[in-house]
Amino acid sequence: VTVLEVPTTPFAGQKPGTSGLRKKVGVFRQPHYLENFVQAVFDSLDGFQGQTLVVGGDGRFHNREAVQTILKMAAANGFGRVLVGRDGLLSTPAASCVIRAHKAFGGIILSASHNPGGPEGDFGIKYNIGAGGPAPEKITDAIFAATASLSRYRTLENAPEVDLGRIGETDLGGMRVVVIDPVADYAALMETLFDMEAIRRLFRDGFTMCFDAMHAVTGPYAHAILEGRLGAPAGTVINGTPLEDFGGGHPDPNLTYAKDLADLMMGDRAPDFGAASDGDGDRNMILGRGVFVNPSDSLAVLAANAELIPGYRGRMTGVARSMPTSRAVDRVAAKRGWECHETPTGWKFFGTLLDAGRATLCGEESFGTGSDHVREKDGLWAVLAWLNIIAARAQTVRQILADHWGNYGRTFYSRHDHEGLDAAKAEALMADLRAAPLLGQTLGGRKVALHDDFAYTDPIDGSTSQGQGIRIEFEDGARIVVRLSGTGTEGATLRLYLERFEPDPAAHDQDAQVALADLIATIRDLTRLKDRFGSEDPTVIT
Ligand code: VG1
Ligand code: CO
Repeated sequence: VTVLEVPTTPFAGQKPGTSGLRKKVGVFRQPHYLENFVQAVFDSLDGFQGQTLVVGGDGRFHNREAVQTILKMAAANGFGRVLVGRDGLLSTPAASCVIRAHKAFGGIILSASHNPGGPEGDFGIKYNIGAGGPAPEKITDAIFAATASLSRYRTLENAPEVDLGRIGETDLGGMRVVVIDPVADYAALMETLFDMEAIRRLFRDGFTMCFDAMHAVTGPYAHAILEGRLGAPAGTVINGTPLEDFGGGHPDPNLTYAKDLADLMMGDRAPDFGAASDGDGDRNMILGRGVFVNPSDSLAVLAANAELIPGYRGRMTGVARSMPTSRAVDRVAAKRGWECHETPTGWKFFGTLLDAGRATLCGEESFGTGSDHVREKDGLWAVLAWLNIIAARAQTVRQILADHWGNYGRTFYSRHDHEGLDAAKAEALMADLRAAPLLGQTLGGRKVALHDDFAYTDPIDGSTSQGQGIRIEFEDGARIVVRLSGTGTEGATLRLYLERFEPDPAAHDQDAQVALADLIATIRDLTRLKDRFGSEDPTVIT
């Protein structure tokens, strides 16, 4: 086996988005495409000679080939050891956990998260740093710059394929490859955080649950933890076998793409609790019998009840949320005297706050919640946190929500996604909205108190990020946020985020779409959605 320097030329557009580089599988299968990006990652890093790299993915189509490619390149570039999940699998939070538990130099995660998989679907890759979290913009910018001037990549000549199916160690061109159980470290970490005995008792007493793994990576984790360690009856986990094309589905845990679960939870045969996770296991959707928990509310409820969870008792210092996430959690932080941080969209912006102990819990409106236990959002963690709280409070999801709103008021919130739009037209909409002289104007009966494009300065390292989404805030506290998705691979996705606070408990039982109807009408008019795109109906409503 010898190291080979393969001449190559740059590909345009290898720019990491909100969460790594995501493209159609066909793009990734072009000769040298993946190799170029991986070499650009290695070229932007310093000091990894002899160190450990963690590699794994969500199991989607092309995962196995990509893992083999990366193993050879890691060896040729001088890593000392690679830890890889069996069958090339690692959920995103588990990868973060493994990086931290084994003090690795960093990790490469193969996933396009909630985007569909298969030969016609999406593929993705991202680099995570030694703290376990997604690379900050400084590194992703360096990677992108490196992709633009690349002239060679390093790999091994005549190296055998590594058998990923069996746990154990092998040598690959002088580098050790360790195939690990993808669940073990993660499950052990969960045991340290939650009152497992109380959750076990809940199931023993007949509590029922349905967890939809959507044929994605959380299947093995959910089987092992929910049905294994916690004793939930077999069948609690559905769609629990990871498939390369996610069974043809769209592994996005929301009311549209996890419709079967949503229908089950709204019907008369609903179990007590329902949850789903996404392709790579970092998202979660939480449902009770007959009730959907908006992710922004979920974050607020977890924060308000964190003291009931052993891993967080007495050590809550602060919370953080992405800018478009509702301000429900801010009200909890204010009452408790915790710090509360507002960051741009994407988990990479939480890393410095978590490292510095300035935030304990954090979350995003996009079904993402997590804490300082790892440096990624964590779907199953959120499910276990809810189970712990349900067990400790001996209440249903519906009661917990109603109590929360009673104590803190309700922040009505909804996100409308308009997918598959013409990219140029979507950019024009953003430019027009940015330039519109809205400040001081009255829109739909509300006076505009703030209109800007969100910019962020990291309080820990001082790094800055601009253009993170247009905010329109009204004098009465209502708010509209508009941004374009940075994770799609086709056309543009426009996201409209709507929010209004309601202190009056008598008004808490309304449907969010009804409670927000005037704000929805305001933003549709203002952006002339129908004129621009022929329709103003969203693809997905959360
Ligand atoms: C979306 C979400 C964002 C999330 C990101 C990655 O980004 O809005 O909150 O962090 O996906 O999630 P965007 O740019 O499309 O709005 V995942 O589960 O793809 O790693
Ligand atoms: Co994800």
